[in-house]
This record gives sequence, C-alpha cells and structure tokens, in this order.
Amino acid sequence: MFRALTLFVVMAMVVAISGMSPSAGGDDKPKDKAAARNFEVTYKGNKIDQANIAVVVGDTVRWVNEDNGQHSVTFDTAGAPWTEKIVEGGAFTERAKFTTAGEFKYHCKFHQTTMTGTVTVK
Ligand SMILES: [Cu+2]
Repeated sequence: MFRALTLFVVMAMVVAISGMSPSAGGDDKPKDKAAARNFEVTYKGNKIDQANIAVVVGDTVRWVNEDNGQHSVTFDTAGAPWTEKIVEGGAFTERAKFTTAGEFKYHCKFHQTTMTGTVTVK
C-alpha cells in the first residue's frame, strides 16, 4: 500500500513538473529577447546632436565628445544610470543602460544653458 502511494505521488510530481516547464521557460515571449540597441549622442561645438532621443528599456546610450574641451553627462532625474560623468575632449562615456521607463533629463555642467537633453525610455 505504501509503495503504491509513493509511486502515485512520484508520478503526480512528474506530470506536474513536465506540465509546468513550457511556461516557466519563458520561451513564449520573443519580445523580451529583442536585442538591445546601442545609441550614440554627439557633443560637438558645445551643442548636443540628438538632444532628445527615444529608446526602450534595455537599450544603451553613450555620449561622444568631439570637442577639445570637457563636457559632462549630468542627469537631473532620479533613477538614471549615473549621476554625473565627465567626458574628456575626443572621448566617449561608458554606455548608459536604461533599465526603467521614464524621462531622463540631463545637461552638461560646463554649458548648462546650451547643452541640455532628454532620454525618453519606453
Ligand atoms: Cu559642455
């Protein structure tokens, strides 16, 4: 009797586990596996090319400074990938990965009146 019950329980578990695996694997959501895109924003002539860009969650953005002087990528919005990065002349920032939706405003702290931008993450 005990053996029969044990066998029944084991069989029930096998059925339950095999029945669960397709949905647990998450393979039915190809949208989640879309490749992240990488964007570039250029700082040139103390202006921002593509000051307003729209990305989706998981995409990355990096800022390229084509000027000789320093610029910064200073975020004004909480939850941004970082608070502030200085970008030396002729250099790149590391990639900022946006993991939450929102409107992330930023500016260059050296040219606050002419260099402001927004990354909109959907
Ligand atoms: Cu600047």
